[in-house]
Order: sequence, then C-alpha cells, then structure tokens
Amino acid sequence: QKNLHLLSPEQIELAKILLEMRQTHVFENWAEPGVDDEEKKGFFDQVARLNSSYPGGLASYIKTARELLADSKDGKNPFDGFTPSVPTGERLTFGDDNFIDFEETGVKEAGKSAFVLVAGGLGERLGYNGIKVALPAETTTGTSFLQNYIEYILALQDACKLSQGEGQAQIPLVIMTSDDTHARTLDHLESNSYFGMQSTQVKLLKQEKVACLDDNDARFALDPHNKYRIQTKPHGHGDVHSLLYSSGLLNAWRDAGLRWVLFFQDTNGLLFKAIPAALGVSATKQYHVNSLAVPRKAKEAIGGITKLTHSDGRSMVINVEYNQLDPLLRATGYPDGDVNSETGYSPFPGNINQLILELGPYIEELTKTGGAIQEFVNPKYKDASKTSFKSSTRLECMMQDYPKTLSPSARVGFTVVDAWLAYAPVKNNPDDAAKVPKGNPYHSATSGEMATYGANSRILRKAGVQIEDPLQQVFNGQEVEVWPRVTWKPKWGLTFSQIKSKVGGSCSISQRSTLSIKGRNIFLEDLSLDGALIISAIEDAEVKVGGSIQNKGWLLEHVDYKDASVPEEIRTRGFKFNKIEQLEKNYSEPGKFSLKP
Ligand code: UGB
Repeated sequence: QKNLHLLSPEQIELAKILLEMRQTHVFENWAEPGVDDEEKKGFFDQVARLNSSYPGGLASYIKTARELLADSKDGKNPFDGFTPSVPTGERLTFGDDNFIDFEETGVKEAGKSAFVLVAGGLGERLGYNGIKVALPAETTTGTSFLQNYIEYILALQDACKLSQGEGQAQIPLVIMTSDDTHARTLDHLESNSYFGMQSTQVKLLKQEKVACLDDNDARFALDPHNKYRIQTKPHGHGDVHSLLYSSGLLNAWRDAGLRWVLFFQDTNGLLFKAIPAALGVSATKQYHVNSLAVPRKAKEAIGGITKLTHSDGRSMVINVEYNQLDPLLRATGYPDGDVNSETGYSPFPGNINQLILELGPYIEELTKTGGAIQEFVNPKYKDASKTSFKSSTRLECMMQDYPKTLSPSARVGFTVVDAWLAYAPVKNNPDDAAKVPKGNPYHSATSGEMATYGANSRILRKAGVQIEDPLQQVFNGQEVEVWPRVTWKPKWGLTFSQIKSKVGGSCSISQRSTLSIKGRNIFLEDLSLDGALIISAIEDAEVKVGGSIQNKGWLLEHVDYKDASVPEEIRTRGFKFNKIEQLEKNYSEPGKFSLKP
C-alpha cells in the first residue's frame, strides 16, 4: 500500500493481478518507500515478463496451477477412462526400395520445410558445464552437434536446389534457447560464422522460465536470495509452440510457401539420417503430425507412442512419458507393466521427440490455442497429507503433447526406424550411464559417439563395402560396440542412394581404421583401408580414392572420466585417439584427381 503512489499504471495493473490472485505475500517484506527502489522496479519487470510470456498471463497460470495441484493432491489419474493399446504406423527398413522412395520424396519436400531445434535445457542428467549443442558429436572430426545439424540442413538445401533448379529459398532454422543457454548458443554460432549458414537464416527464440509455487494454493515462491524476485524454473520444451506462434514466423513461412515444420532435440547426432525418409512419409501419408520413433526397450527413459481409447469413444495417438507408461499399463489390465515382448522390445514404439508438423493445420490449431500446451505438475510432497512440498514446484509442458488438443479427425501418425540409424542422444553422465540395465541404451557421450561410427559403418556395409565386425569394449563402465571410426560430411552422403553412388568396386575397411570424408565429390573405388585416411576436397574437385591404404592409424585409448587433467568433453567419453599415423589429403584446386597409393 505504502509503495502504491510510486507505481506506473502498468505496474498498478500487475500488482492488481497479484492481489486478486491471492499473492499478497510477495509484498510482505518490502522496505519503506524510497528504500530498494531499483530492486522493486526489477520485481515489476520480472512480473511483467512472467505475465506476457505465458498464454493468458499470470492469472491464467495461477488458475491452471490450482486446478492441477488439486488433481495431484486427490491422486487423480490423468489417463482416467483411457485404455492403452499399440498403435499402427509406418515401419521403415533402412535401404529397401520403400525407404529409398520415401527419401527421394522427402528431399524434395525439405525445400518447403523449416527446422526448429529445442535447446533450452541445461541437461541436468548429463551434468556438463557447457551447452549441450556445442559438445562434439564425435571426436574424430570434433564436429559439434549444432554444426552437424546445420551442415545437414545446408546439404538438404543444396539437394533441393539440385532437384528443383536454382532460386530455392534458404531453409530456416529456429533455435529455442533459455537464459541458461542463450548467450553461449549465440556465441557458438557467431564464433563459427554460423557454420556456413547465413546469420539471417537462423533465429533464436528465448523461452522464459515460469513462477515457482510453494503450496497447493499456488502461492508464488520467492527467490531465497532476493525477496524482490519470484523464484522461477524451466517450463519445459512445450514452450516452443507458443513462442513460434507469438514470433509471427509461422505466418511468414506459410506466405513463403513452406509446408512443414520439423522439431528436434539438442544431442542426437544420428537424427538427420532418418529425416529425408520421415519427411517423405509425412508427405505421402499426408500426416498433420508425424512422430519419429524407434523400437523401445522396456523402462528406457523415452516416452512410448500409445493409442489411448476413452470409454466415451474418443481416441488419440500420443506419447505417454516413460514415468507414466508403467503405472498406466498396470492399471489397465497389464499386471507386469512396462515389459519387453517376445521381440525383446516394448510393444510401444519409443518417442524420440522428432516431430514433423504440417504447417497449415498447425497454424489453424495454434490460432485456437495460442500455442498453449496441456501442462502437468509434479510436486514432491513432504508427507502423505500432501499439504506441503519438499521444495517449490511449477507447471511444466512437453512439445510432444501438442496433439492432445487436436480434433479426432486430425491425421496423427508415426514412423518407426531402427534405433542404430536415428537415435543416440547424449543425456546421461558416466556414473548414471554405467548403471543402465544391461541391454538398454546408455544415452551417454560414449554411446552417442560410438553409435555414429556404428551407423556409418552399417550404412556403408549396406552400400556394398566390406566392413569388419565391431569389437566389444568397455569405456567408463559401459560396454559398447566399436566399429571403424567412419565419418562423412552430410553433403557427401545425405541419402542412401547418394551414398551408394559414392562407393564402387570392391571396398573394405578394417575394424581399427579411421575414415573421415569431407567433400561432396569423393568416390571410393576398390579401396582397401587398414589405418587412417583423412580426406577433404573443395566442391569442384572430383577425387577417386582406391588401392590399398595401410598405416599405423589412430589408436583408441582409455581415459578415466574422473581424470581432471583431460578436458571434460573428452573424459566423459572414456576414450581418446592417439593419432599415430594417417594418410591426409586435401584437394583445394578444381579438377579430377585420383588417390591410389
Ligand atoms: N528443452 C528445452 O528446450 N527447454 C526446456 O525447458 C527443457 C528441455 P531432455 P526429456 O527423446 O530421449 C524427452 O531433458 O524431456 C530441450 C521426451 O519428453 O533431454 O527428459 C532440451 O534442450 C521423451 O518422451 O529430455 O525427454 C532437449 O533438447 C523422450 O522422447 C529437449 O528439450 C526423450 O526426450 C529434451 O529435453 C528422448
């Protein structure tokens, strides 16, 4: 009250909202007028931000929070009335004719696509000090996840130009950041000249955190270190929809003739190997929503794609989060819960949070919802009375819950691809990864990098190259398959047909080998590699590589993740390369060349 005369009309409006919503306590310990005025202004700036960044404003946030907290206290089941079953969707086999056809269609559609990377998460499970997108996806070349994503998008852009003539627009990339990641993401882009993209092609949208709640009446928690600030926490990746909607980008994309929006996560180096085919599926099946999925091991920390049928007849195909799938199954006639079937996998395909949405229906839906996504709350109660929390909580939302508000006529599908091809995220620290049940994927820096070599090796095998079998080795307590360390730039091999066209004759690669290909027109012909070959070439140089290349190569050496003398990015993998000997060639002049030692 005493501070009232000092407030601007906007600040009075915000104060009114807080008072009407029973948040009087936030002003309780304020100093006399004239004291801490800057801090008080800062408080209202924060409240203004919290109010404007949430669809419906703070009043709506508090109202929803009270409802969800009451449901949680009553133990209400969010799946009440729903029975789960295994949905049907498109299941692809890498490299067969069907897959190749989808890839061809998908590459053409990529020119009508925009990509959206959600990268606001700090990655608490990984415990890495930097931002996750700047981590090397693999350490043979040191390419970061963000660089890898951008190079794939640029390769798609080039492939569209080739198939449809010059003049195609650039493929837009949006990156959702948060206060935890924004500055460092921008710096990673700027200090690397946007990895070849135009800076105008990339837009960063920063998500705001949401107010923390202290009790079942949704009273705001104050920052323990500053009585003039409300404590905030992340709201989840679901924010991406309201941010895109309010940015105005969606309409601009529609006006520019785009048709698809593809969402993806921060540390999955394999993902783009499945993008062309999945986009082809979306276009062919005319899916409004297409989730990319992989066979899921029971209890794996990825959601299960599930068909939910309500007793009133409604049904939807939706992700059921990993912590909810087991109780849901147990409560609905599956006494063993989330278990593998005779195939060795859960019958529910695993959600890898790669969504392809058709832009027109997406805009239509967001015009109705403002981009708001069904939220949930997960309070940790002090005791069974459920009246107080161990620590403050907040509402959260997930981007894959977008289909929950769609009408039953919406075309919602999914596409299953092999996990080795499309999914190897880096989410777990070495300690936690080593504790993952045997047979389940580790989702660690170790497994993420080894999966890249595994995928590339299997693809080359399928293309006709003889690749020696992998060895089983243990790094940081995790047993992984070690294939030859094969990497290539996306512009060398974007689709299976393209990769096949780059290998000919009888090629072979031994298990201890390293092969790094940087250049579009590098052709492997009758190559026998036993050692390390690092080759790069400019666009106008065409290089044929063949003959027997043998050298001491790059040795894989163990590193202990606790050894602080080794950089964090390396020691979390549990291995490093000792580069003893390699054949390294760089073709920087236009022309035709042959490398045949
Ligand atoms: N992220 C944000 O951008 N903002 C946020 O506020 C939070 C996260 P996690 P999660 O594919 O492996 C998801 O933490 O949420 C970004 C699916 O829900 O890595 O535990 C963050 O930067 C689950 O169904 O994953 O689990 C990152 O890029 C399953 O599919 C992304 O959101 C699982 O991913 C995911 O955040 C999976």
